[in-house]
Amino acid sequence: MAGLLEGRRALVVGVANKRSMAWGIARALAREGADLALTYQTERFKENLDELVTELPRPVLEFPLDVTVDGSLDALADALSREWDRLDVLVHSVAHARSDELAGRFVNTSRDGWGLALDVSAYSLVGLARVMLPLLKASGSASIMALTYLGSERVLPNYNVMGVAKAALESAMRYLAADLGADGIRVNAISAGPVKTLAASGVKGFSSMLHEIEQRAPLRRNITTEDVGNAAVFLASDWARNITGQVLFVDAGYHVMGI
Ligand code: 0WE
Repeated sequence: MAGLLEGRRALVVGVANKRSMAWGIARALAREGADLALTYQTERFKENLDELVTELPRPVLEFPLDVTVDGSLDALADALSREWDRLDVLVHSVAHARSDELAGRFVNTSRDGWGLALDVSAYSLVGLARVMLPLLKASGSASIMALTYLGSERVLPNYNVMGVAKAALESAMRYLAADLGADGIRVNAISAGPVKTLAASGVKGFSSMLHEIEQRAPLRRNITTEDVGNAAVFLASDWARNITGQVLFVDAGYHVMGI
């Protein structure tokens, strides 16, 4: 059966393990026929990735990437352009803040902690778009997407500086949408409900957040990385050809509730 993304070339940044949002997206894109390139942060993560990709229907390209280093972004663009002459889909699923910034009072956010969180979690979208621009332009109809969270616009306990970083990410997404639209490049964000990923493990009160959503979300359930993958397929596809600058909520409706 022909997939929705047959022959499309996708770069997915942010796979750490099988629970990652980025892995749910990678699997869904591959299922729809896309060719994949994935990045890993360190050799430790490469071992994980090598094992994970054996589940995919087609071979994938793998590249190292540290999103905080311009030279690393440039090296990725060079390496990818040796393999592919265009890029149709770019997925950004990267975030990091120091764990001490995600507990306690927001007022105690440090300058360093702020800088790190916004560098890794928000600037990296701009940096990736910048180095991939020639390949994305060559697509003629490329789709960039980033993963965000409700904590960008509402205050959630302990999300703290990550809320600021996600607000910056969403704003950068809109500025990129305006800037890159003339090159036929769409830019959107998926605001996913919470899922127990590596980034969420060790977050105080996470399990009770999941329980709360099950009680209060319109659909009375939590979401999965597969749900996020299917939304990513839509945004990557031609069915979304006039959707850009948007935040698409994949949260069982949770964000519409007032109380
Ligand atoms: O965006 C995220 C994950 C962000 C994140 C989480 C961590 C925890 C471990 C970024 N950096 C770190 N650094 C660490 O050392 N989510 C939407 C998941 C998440 O993270 C939270 C949440 C939710 C939801 C952190 C605090 C409160 C709620």
